[in-house]
Amino acid sequence: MKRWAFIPLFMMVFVLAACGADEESGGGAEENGNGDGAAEAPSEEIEVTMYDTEEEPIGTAVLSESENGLTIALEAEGLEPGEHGMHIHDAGMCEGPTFETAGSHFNPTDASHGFDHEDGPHAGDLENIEVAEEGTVSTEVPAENVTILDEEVETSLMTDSGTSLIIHSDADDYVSQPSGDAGDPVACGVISEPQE
Ligand SMILES: [Cu+2]
Ligand SMILES: [Zn+2]
Repeated sequence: MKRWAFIPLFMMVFVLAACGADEESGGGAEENGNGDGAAEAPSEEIEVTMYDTEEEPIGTAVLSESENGLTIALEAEGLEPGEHGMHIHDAGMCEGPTFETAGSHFNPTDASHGFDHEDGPHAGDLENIEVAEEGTVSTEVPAENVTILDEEVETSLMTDSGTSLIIHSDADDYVSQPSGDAGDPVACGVISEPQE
């Protein structure tokens, strides 16, 4: 009896350890070449530096995409406490103080703005973020209508004009046109540079 119990337990520990190691090596830094022969799921990661209107860095946004979709992990400081709209815009340039160079909402499908609009949302529309009393934010939001994995589709963020991530002064109401009544841009980061 004792022998039978011992052997399966030992084997289980071994299998678990192997799984753990595998997961770590699969974690998505840059483009994963299929180097080690195994059928590894594709994943991609882009780190974006966020700048305030004076073009000083205030944090980072990491876009990571795997078979489970794309998410944006934002870590920033120096923002006004409260709710802020955040979107992907359709030009990859962040010139302060207005950030008009970042263009308008990324909208390859010719939709209307907002999750609550019947013809929405823009592919670049994102959930509002909540900034704490100290002016910091640490959050992760889904960006399920865009991709950094497949450059051939219209929802790819790798466009000729480039793309950027913008944080606004106010909350997005998810319905007002053209951009949710979210106020002026207060932070900007380039996701992809314009081509030439
Ligand atoms: Cu915006
Ligand atoms: Zn929009």
